[in-house]
Amino acid sequence: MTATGEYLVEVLADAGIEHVIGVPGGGTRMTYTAMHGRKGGPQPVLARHEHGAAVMADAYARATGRPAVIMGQGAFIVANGAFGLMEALTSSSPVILVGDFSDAGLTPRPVAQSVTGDWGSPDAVAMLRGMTKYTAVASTPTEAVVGLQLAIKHAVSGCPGPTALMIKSAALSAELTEDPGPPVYLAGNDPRLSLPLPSAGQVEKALQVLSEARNPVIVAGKGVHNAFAHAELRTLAERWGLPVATTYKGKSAIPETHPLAVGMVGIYGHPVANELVRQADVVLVVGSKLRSKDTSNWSVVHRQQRIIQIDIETLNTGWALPAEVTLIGDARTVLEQILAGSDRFAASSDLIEARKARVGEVVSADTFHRDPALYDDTTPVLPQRVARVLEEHLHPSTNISLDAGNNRVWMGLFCRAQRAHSLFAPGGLSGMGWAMPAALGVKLARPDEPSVAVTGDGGFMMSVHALATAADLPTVTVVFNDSGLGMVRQHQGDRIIASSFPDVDHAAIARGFGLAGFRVTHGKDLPEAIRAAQSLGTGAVIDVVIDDGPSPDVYRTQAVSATET
Ligand SMILES: Cc1ncc(C[n+]2csc(CCOP(=O)(O)OP(=O)(O)O)c2C)c(N)n1
Repeated sequence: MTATGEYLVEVLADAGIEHVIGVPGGGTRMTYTAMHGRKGGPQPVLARHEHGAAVMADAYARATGRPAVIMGQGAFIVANGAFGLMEALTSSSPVILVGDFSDAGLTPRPVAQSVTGDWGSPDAVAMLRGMTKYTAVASTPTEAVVGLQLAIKHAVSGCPGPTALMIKSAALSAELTEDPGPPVYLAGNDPRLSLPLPSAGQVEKALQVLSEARNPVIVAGKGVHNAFAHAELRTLAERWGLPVATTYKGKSAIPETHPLAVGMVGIYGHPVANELVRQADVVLVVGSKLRSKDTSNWSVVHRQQRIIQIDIETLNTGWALPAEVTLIGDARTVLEQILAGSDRFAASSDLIEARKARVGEVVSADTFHRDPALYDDTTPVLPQRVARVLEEHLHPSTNISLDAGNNRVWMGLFCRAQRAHSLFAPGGLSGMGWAMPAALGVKLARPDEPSVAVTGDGGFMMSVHALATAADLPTVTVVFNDSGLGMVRQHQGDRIIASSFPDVDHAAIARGFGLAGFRVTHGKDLPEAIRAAQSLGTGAVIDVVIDDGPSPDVYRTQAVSATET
């Protein structure tokens, strides 16, 4: 006989899950206890808020391709984790929630913390079904074991996404007395079982269309990150001489220093990228839904173009624009298939060299990245200058997590990713308070590389709890401090309301957490603060008092809607 909690930990260990992030409570206590003193298998990570746990797990999955579990008392992991789950759902990131109903002994007349949906209690399952790919309910130990296996499999299979398992108290406190039946996957095997792949005929069609193109381009989305297809993307671009633009979430699909990298498309995209993509006759879309934001209302990628779309999810293809060729499959493998056929189809080396030369000319003629404001040291500090100084002075191996608001627009525009897969952006929902816990999740995934969060002061305050975890997972947070909800305030024109607040010294807050704190009021001091913060190896906050005058809206290509930012 095995206690259910212990069996659940075995299931996680068999699936190779390394971390259980959360806040213990309710019936999940027993599952936490089962990890105590355990050699190998999942290790608990104490988040200080379930909000942070869910974001950490999302970011960990983005950085590794593997899921983490978030676990805690049902009412709270569901309510507070919702923020992270919704971003994970809209960004196709695998996160597995395990929670309990806290319904011990009183099903039809629930106690305060039960979330069974019976009269008098909130309905956690209804909430979860609205923000996961799959939610299972377990009333018995066997259902808990099988439900967890399914939650793991479904989170990582096909188009990844969040899943959940809610367990009745009676099941959590019982012993597993029966054989739970055949497992969903074999221990030690990849729970994804297999990945979809397009037929050889579809790949041939794509190659045919590419070979007929006069000025083809690639638009790379987050699917490149999900599939870890960075090397294949770059090789294909070089093989055919294709400029590579990325979406916001796809930023760093290719290092933005690469000669064929032309920047980001979309409403807050780079003019060169938007123009090159707009003019293209064939667009190879790799792992992007082509949302309105990313295409400036389908004016950058548009109906007059021939579109080849690679996506793991059939529902995503043709969702925004009709594709001439759809290749349903894992982006890395599909790109490999295209590469394998490229010798028979690719243009002459002269044409490829000419394409590369044209991209080089267009990019070097562009003055966007030579804007004097990027190099102007002032007090208060220009926000675009902050982004550029971060590009130039962060350690080259740094991973950067972004937040919401103006700060993320400045970063998207002016802090070019130096390495592939080094930029993590919450572009699904774009919620404030994502960057700081995300940087913790990235640090968990890549302990040997520096992890930096960039946030506004509004976003900082929503995730200040992350600083408590930064003592164990040292990260640096850079705050664009404009004493207000900058993006909102700028959109209010001369009727500013409910968007300004008193100045806060975020560096002093950091020191209260035992971290290092630097307050920067003049641009010239920022490089040294960055160097000092990164060399410490402990967590740190750099509070940069910025000029709230400049608005990134001057770079906005086309309005999508005033509320969609
Ligand atoms: C959790 C959350 N609440 C509200 C919003 C709507 N919103 C978008 S930007 C913004 C202001 C962000 O302020 P701050 O974090 O200080 O960043 P700044 O724009 O000043 O760089 C708000 C309230 C949001 N994106 N996320």
